[in-house]
Amino acid sequence: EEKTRSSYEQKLKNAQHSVSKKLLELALAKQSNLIASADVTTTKELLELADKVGPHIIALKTHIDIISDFEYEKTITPLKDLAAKHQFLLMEDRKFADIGNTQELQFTSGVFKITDWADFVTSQVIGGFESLDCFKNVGVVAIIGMSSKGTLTTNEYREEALKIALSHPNVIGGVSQNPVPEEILLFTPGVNLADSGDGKGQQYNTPEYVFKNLHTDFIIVGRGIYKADQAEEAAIAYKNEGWKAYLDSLEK
Ligand code: 5BU
Repeated sequence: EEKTRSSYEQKLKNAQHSVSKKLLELALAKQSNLIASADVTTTKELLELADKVGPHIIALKTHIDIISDFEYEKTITPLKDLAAKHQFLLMEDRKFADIGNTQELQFTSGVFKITDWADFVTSQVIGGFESLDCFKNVGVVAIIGMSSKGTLTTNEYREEALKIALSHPNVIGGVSQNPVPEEILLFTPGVNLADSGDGKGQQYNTPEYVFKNLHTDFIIVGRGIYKADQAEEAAIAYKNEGWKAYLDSLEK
């Protein structure tokens, strides 16, 4: 017997964190559970991608430290404008993995000043519960399990990581390739309709697979969108696949 999942409406009713609420509201308003991963290396590509896929996504995931020509005013200011124009959140996939004091510095200082613009960030939980205290003004998505071949996020690791994620008030969700308790939102990368891997350890599943088997909430798609000939068309395809897979997963 497969357990049924909660709908976005039900999760919205129970959501405590403002960022969880916003994500669920956007999902329902846009009929989308798609997060595009903008793993491009110039400001121009980043802004062009954001403008094209913006209407179809609920969040844009960045690795801001791969932008070669990063300048706060030229990169972040227009990115924030596009986020407001198309109504999506900014998710910085920084994967913090240090002691609290260092994470706080990485979050607030340097050239990226992530605290000033990200709506939510990813963080490892390897530094323990208190290492997440510094992310007071954003939501944290905790890395529970990774999608790559040979990852060390074993069953036992994931269980301990989940204890931190479920008990920390800054945490809104987890990244995982396994189901997580419904109290937190599940974000799943490693989603691609055309490929099963990338030859560098990445392992892909389809939207259908992750909604049916993991009851995920949000799919994260990188190369499936930004490498496509028509990024906007690809975003629409993933959005439609993801939404259909979500609706199907409600019916079990
Ligand atoms: P892809 O091009 O769809 O393979 O990109 C996937 C993105 O998700 C990329 O930015 C990764 O850094 C990110 N990711 C992942 O692929 N797998 C994981 O387990 C985690 C993050 Br955590």
